[in-house]
Amino acid sequence: MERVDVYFSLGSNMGDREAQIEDAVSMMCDAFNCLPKAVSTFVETPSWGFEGRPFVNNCVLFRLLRTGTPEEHAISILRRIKSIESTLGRIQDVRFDENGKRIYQDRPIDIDILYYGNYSINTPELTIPHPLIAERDFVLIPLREIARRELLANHPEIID
Ligand code: PH2
Ligand code: MG
Ligand code: MG
Repeated sequence: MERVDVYFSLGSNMGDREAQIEDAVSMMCDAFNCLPKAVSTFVETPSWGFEGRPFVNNCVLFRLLRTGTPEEHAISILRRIKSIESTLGRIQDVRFDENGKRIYQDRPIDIDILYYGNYSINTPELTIPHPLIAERDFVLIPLREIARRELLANHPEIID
């Protein structure tokens, strides 16, 4: 069976931000039934894309056994991280402005899938690689700490 390196970005800007990220990582361990291969340090950054409180962010890497097609597996991972977000008090209301641009809100926890191996996934619910990685220092800085050589070889934009 194929093992896939799945990179996640975590962030919080409400409550005890570090504790919520740590709780989320430990709930991901339970959900995936394995320990992370790598966990970056925390970075604190101003809120990007909206006027909100400062965030704490990090990145984690899990090496997961693929079940089903890459798309099915990635969507099942997405459902599990959304359920962890809800357990940690995230209200799942995605809002858009009149131009169709996402309106961001303060949140106790956000867990995003950045990469699923070297696969591209495009469904209405999920786009992988995450389309905004290269624009976001709060993703790039912790991601560089944990990125494996293979990821950097396929995605030089992480280093540039
Ligand atoms: N997440 C967002 C929007 N803006 N800014 C920072 N610093 N960190 C985030 O995690 C973040 C953000 C949408 O998910
Ligand atoms: Mg996000
Ligand atoms: Mg998200």
